[in-house]
Amino acid sequence: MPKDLRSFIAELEKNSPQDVARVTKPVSPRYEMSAVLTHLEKRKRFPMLIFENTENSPAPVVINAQASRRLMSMALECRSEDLAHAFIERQSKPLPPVEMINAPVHEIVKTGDEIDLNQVPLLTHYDVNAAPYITAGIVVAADPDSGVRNTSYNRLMMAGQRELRIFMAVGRHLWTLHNRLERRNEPMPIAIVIGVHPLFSLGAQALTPSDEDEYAVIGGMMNEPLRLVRAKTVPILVPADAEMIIEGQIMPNVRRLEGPFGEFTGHAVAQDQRQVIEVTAITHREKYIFQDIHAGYTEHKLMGAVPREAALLKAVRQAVSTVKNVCMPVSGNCRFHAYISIAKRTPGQAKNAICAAFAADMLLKHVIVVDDDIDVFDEERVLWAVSNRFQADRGLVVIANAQGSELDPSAGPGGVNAKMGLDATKPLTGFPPELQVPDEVMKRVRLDDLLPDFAK
Ligand SMILES: Cc1cc2nc3c(=O)[nH]c(=O)nc-3n(C[C@H](O)[C@H](O)[C@H](O)COP(=O)(O)O)c2cc1C
Ligand SMILES: [Mn+2]
Repeated sequence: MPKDLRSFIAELEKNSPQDVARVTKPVSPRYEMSAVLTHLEKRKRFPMLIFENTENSPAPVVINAQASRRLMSMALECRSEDLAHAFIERQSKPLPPVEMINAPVHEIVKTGDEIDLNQVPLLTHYDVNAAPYITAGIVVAADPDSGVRNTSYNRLMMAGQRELRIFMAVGRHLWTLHNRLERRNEPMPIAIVIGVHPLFSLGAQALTPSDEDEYAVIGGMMNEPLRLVRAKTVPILVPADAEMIIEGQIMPNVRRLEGPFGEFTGHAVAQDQRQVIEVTAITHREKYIFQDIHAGYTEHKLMGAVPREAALLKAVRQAVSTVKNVCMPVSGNCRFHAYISIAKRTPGQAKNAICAAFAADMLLKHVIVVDDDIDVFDEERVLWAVSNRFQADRGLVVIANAQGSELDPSAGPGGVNAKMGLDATKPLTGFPPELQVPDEVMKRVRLDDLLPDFAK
């Protein structure tokens, strides 16, 4: 069975049922699903949520398919602290896709006047959102000259039965492709993929050179070739096992209002003139599952962390070969903070790691480098290392006026912001050892013997 959203749900129900929660009562995609998720986020509970009964829609809605490192580590078949390492490993082994004639995603095909986005249960997350949005849509575009396919998540605002508006960050591959076509006044055909296995999602976000086919990267991530089928109205091959595909074209030299939209920072981005998609077909499985990613919540942050952590780990490894691990924590939206642990061998290496990190990821603002006895996933330990091992007069690096995220609410115009690196490693010699009870005694005196209730 190919890896798809359904196979992942089935696998989870079988191997880890506590990670799945089904809501059977009717819930509206307009704010109500968000309310359920908000209650859960406040309780720090992140099960994969299946809304079986979507108000006014035949399609169930899945949110949180990759809302924890645990869920993603089940998909990547690794320990949760090894996600970035496993990602690098699979990214290094791309697998070319295969083409098929028939596909589950073509069980229902709607074109022309049959197309109506109102029939799809798009969610409205926040009161400030201008309209319902597609948030789990992976946009596929083929380079018009080389044929190489690009994939990226882009928020898509519903603007009518057959119209979407898209946000493409400046300088990214999709924006660059569109820019090239727009100069020739040509539309850009695209396919929007909705409802996929978490490994598809992770592969689609891999940071790749623009001449690498991202379908092959996704195949590598899934450890099986992606099955493709010809789209109905655009010259693109699309994933056969997705739940839904929306085909269309980004119009050249057309801009209309998009936003406001509540983003990953927990703040809304303002309305602006952005690109427009004319939808030319909607295809889906007969009983399709709609997928959503709740903007600004844990899944949105964490799913973006793993591909970034992988790229960061690779880049820092080139500068400091003894790097042990990296973590982009949820507290920094999994974009703005990175914790990096290294086995320091020479006095200056923490600073080299800081330089490599900022060069690798434009969105990073704050990098903390710690020794390899600190677990980068344990934020309390990282801050403990800062409090004990960091001295601002020699460990602080500040870079003013660098490019950061346009979505950083405290950045200057265009996302220009400051970078801060903290060397929280101890000197190579002469630092007092950390306290410990003798090892031999720790092994001998056991909680399950003396306080069994506390041993679990
Ligand atoms: C849930 C989610 C939503 C995203 N939304 C957008 C978006 O609206 N616009 C955008 O440019 N990037 C967005 N991104 C980031 C891109 O998907 C990511 O940077 C991608 O790797 C860019 O690929 P590209 O350079 O190949 O175009 C989003 C990422 C995630 C995980
Ligand atoms: Mn790309």
